[in-house]
Order: sequence, then C-alpha cells, then structure tokens
Amino acid sequence: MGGNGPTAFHQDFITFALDRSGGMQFWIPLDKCGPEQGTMAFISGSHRLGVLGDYQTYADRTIFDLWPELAEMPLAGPLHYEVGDVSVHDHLTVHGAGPNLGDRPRWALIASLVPGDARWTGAPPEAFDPAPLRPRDLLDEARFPLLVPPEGEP
Ligand SMILES: O=C(O)CCC(=O)C(=O)O
Repeated sequence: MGGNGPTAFHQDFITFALDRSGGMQFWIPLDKCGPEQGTMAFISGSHRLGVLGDYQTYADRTIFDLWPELAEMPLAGPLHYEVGDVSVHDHLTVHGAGPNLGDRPRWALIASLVPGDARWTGAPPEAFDPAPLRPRDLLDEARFPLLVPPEGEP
C-alpha cells in the first residue's frame, strides 16, 4: 500500500499570507501514530530565525541547503502520539515529516490560530480560501471566530 509522501521541512507562516506572525498550529491525532506513519519533527528554536522564505521557491534545494544553521539546531521528534495528545508549534517553527510507511492513513485534525488583528496581505494563501476578503481586510469572523473577544465585548 502506497503511503502519503513526505512533508518537506518548512514554516507554516508563509502559507497564510497574513501581515503578522504569532500564529500557532495545533496538530491533534485522531488515532495513535508515530514515526512509521510520518509524524512531524520540529527544529527547536528555529522560530527565532525569522521568516525563511516560501518553501515552494526552494526548487531542488531544501531549507537546510538555504539555512545550514538549521542542521546544528536540536530536532524534536518525529513524535509519538496517543489519542488525546496534541502538539503545538509556532508558525515560524521549521518542521517536516517522513512518508507514511504504515498500513493505514494518518488521521489528524489541524487547528490554526492566528492573531485576532491579523490582516490578509492580498498574496495567494495556501492555507485558506481568501474569498470574499479584499487585500488588507481582517479575517471574517464567520470563518475565523475570535477566541478572545476584544475588551468590553461579550
Ligand atoms: O502532517 C503533516 O505531514 C504536516 C502537517 C503540517 O505541516 C502542519 O500541521 O503544520
């Protein structure tokens, strides 16, 4: 059975086309999974390096070719998850995953949190459909509910 391919090491930040960082990704497995299923590994401290470009422009290179210092930083994972576990990573944390070599799909729910005052830059986002937003709009509350309402509002 052919598994899913690997996930190249990347940052999530660029896939949102938002005007500020501070976002986080919650990865919630719906089934027990581990490295054989291609779970993620994270480069500790890599969020401090800033924005490392769009992984789709790396062509035949990897993020490690472009930022060799990443190879010197500690790698956390690939992780083992039980049902009920969750991993959280900053949208600037470099992470990637191997192929799923197991005999079943790797099911997970991914929840993305971004700052409530983030605005869409107008660049094509990979992470969501921007319609009906216009460039520099705040994200609409119907699809992107605020977890913490602004002060003074219920
Ligand atoms: O599950 C994967 O292979 C990658 C997921 C990912 O990159 C993410 O949740 O940020």
